[in-house]
Amino acid sequence: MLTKLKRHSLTAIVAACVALTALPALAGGHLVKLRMSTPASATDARSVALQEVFAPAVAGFASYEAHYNGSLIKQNSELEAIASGDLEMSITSAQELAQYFPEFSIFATGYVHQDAAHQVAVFNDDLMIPFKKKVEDELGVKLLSIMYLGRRHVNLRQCRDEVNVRTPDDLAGVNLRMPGTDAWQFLGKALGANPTPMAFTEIYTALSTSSVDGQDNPLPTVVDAKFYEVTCQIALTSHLVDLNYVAFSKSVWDGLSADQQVEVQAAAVAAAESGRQSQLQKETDLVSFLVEKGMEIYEPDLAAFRSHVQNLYLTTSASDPWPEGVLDKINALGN
Ligand code: KDO
Repeated sequence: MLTKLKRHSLTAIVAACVALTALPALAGGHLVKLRMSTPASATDARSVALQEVFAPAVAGFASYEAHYNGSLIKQNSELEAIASGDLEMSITSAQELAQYFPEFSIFATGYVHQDAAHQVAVFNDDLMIPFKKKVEDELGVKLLSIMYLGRRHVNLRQCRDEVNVRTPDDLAGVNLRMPGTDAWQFLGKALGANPTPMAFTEIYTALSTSSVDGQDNPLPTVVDAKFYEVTCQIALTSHLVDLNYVAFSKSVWDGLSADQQVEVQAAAVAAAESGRQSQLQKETDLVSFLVEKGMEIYEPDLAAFRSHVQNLYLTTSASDPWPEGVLDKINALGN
């Protein structure tokens, strides 16, 4: 006769087995593991979009496991981790891809993309086909969709009475943190500043200890990372309408069924669009929030910044890797 305790245990075991068999029928009986690593926080609009839109959409056959703040793979090492099978997804950038394929620097060039819609038009245009194919064939990474990171502005710890940013000349000698790749460092120089390479997760401390004078992330990031606590001004340079790509392991992709590939692709596009709308709304709403926090926010001489930045790209070897005609195609897709 089963004792009461044993009966309870048996009931629990049976219930667990029923629950397990209720899991969607999967080839091989397992969920595809999708580890995603990003230097961004869990509350960043792109992180939230992947967690709330992408993850549920693929939950029938894949388990999405997000790792934030560079906690699993440090910033700028994600592509290598995907290529080596240690990661399945990341929120990568043209600047990171340009380390492997220099031609990607065209998408990381100051004052090229005009707005979020322009980014989407470029990413979906046939001009991207050779770029995407090269990343798949040579790195084993599939670029599924384009995410809107936002308009990057110069954000300084000094107030305007100490550093008033009207033209690039006013950034001479300013120690501006930029991400570590060459494309980012070049952009920092094009702004007129002294760029300092540094990981995203180190910025707050570096600003609070005055070991850098500033950084250049979009307003939503200034709020999400609380940079407003350790800075005083934002010169609205809009020097880069910045983007990321949802990067996906090609070998995992190849192991999916055709239906699953369609679902993953659609989920990545839907998540990117959700994050884009959220980020655009934040960019509109957060100026007043930052002013209330005491930030000095103003528009510098944009014509001076635009010409200084574009001039440095076009008069140096920075534009050499750009495939013939691509810049004209990108410009033609703008408004
Ligand atoms: C940064 O390090 O400033 C940057 O904005 C670069 C982007 O490409 C992206 O890596 C971003 O950080 C992270 O997603 C954190 O927001």
